[in-house]
Amino acid sequence: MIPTAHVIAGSEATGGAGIQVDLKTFHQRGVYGMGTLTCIVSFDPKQGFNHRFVPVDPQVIADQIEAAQGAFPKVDTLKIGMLGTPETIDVVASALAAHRYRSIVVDPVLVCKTDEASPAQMTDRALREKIVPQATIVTPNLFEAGVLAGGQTIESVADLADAARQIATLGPQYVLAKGGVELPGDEAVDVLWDGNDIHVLSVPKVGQERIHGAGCTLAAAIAAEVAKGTDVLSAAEIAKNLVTAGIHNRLHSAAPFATVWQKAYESSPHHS
Ligand code: PXL
Repeated sequence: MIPTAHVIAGSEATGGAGIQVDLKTFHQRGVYGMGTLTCIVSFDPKQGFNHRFVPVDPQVIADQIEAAQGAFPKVDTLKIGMLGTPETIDVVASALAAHRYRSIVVDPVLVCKTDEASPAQMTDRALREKIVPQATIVTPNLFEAGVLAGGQTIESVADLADAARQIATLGPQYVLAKGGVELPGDEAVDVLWDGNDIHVLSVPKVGQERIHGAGCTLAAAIAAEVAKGTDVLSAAEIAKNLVTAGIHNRLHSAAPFATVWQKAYESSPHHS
């Protein structure tokens, strides 16, 4: 049987982030994908990344989750992306209480780009209390790690590791805190806390730019690998390599965002 993954996340029409990139990543990694839509984020083409945010009705979210659950009651992995409102978080928390998921990958999306105002920023408390504790692995970026760790400022790899340990006290088994391009130095460093040890995942920085959808793609690739039975550390390493390949493409070919991941898929070994 082909492994299965269900993603609960928002729509981003360009296919560079959100549920679109999640489902493509599942498919590329050889996993059957299901998707529950939580919200629609639409960018104003005339204003770059300024966006509009429309949440889906909570009952409709609950119905989608039940439909997916009915189709595959023993889904291998649940991935949670942008939830966006406290009401949506309540619906998803109820689903987590009602069903047993083998593994849960939580990308705690608080902002689309680090410096951008987003309604999802209001959800940090609910995420922290109701969703993060249920996670097999949670994948905050530097900003989100600081917020989830209780308002810490993160300026070094040591700070990032401290934040990861702190977030683990909320309950998740693994915490992948991503420094990415945000920390100084020539390496893009992320740290994985596995409950006992910190593993440092480091690759040479490809550039200084923040790449739209990198976090969604990384968490989706982890979800797909875990669905196939890959251990979490190896899944994180495979996912980081895939995302790094995508970023290389973006910076060396000036590819539009949506094609970054398409090119990464082309250049990565299929289903391996
Ligand atoms: O990259 C974070 C993200 C997640 N989910 C949706 C988004 C974005 C960023 O734009 O639109 C739906």
